[in-house]
Amino acid sequence: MSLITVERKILEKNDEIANINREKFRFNGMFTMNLVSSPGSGKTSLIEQTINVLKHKMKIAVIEGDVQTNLDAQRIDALGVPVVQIVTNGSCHLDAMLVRDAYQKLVNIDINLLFIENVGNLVCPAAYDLGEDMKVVIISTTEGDDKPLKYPAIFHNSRVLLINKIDLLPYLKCNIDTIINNAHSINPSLKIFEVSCSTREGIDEWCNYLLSRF
Ligand SMILES: Nc1nc2c(ncn2[C@@H]2O[C@H](COP(=O)(O)OP(=O)(O)OP(=O)(O)O)[C@@H](O)[C@H]2O)c(=O)[nH]1
Ligand SMILES: [Mg+2]
Repeated sequence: MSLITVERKILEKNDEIANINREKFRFNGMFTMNLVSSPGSGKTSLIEQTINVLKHKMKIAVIEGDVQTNLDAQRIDALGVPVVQIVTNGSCHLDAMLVRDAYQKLVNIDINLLFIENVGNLVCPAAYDLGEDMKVVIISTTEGDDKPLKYPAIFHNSRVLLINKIDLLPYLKCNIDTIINNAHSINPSLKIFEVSCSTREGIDEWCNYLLSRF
């Protein structure tokens, strides 16, 4: 019983700070996305591909979240884009306080589009508002078409689903229509893109969708 109370208090405090983050991000003219997926589904690859297409059209910045290392931040830095790495030291998700503190390092930079790459995990990030305008969930074809049914919260709470690694479909027992039907059974308004960060298939459609948000 007391555990439930503690958890509720943590989430209430998180939501309070998330709302302050969101006001600050919007006041500063930013559109903010919280990218969530299992480890290795292609969050950083998607950010890299998006930067390659959009970097001359808008000012992009990235907050990276990982349990350990700044490897993902190094990949973004190599593209000349401002990036801050959060190392959670074991925690399986980002929270609004961590994002608030990370954003302090970007506050003097002109940004239109802020990506927040969450820690690789389909469960815990679903419960934590970071102050984003939308959550984007990624699954890759190697994970199996049942994942929306097994991890419904993040599919319910996201506005967009990217199905990544479609280049691997010929080698897998994965049915894209099943992923889409399962995802829409959880969240009928989920906008879905099929992409490959390796071949770039579908990346322009995704980037055009992002451009249409401005
Ligand atoms: N075949 C194929 N491989 C991909 C694709 N996208 C990403 N990868 C590979 O998948 C691996 C993981 O990609 P990342 O972008 O690092 O994934 P991530 O979700 O950021 O991983 P974490 O941050 O560790 O959770 C890398 O070896 C990528 O090259 C794709 O569309 N097709
Ligand atoms: Mg990554």
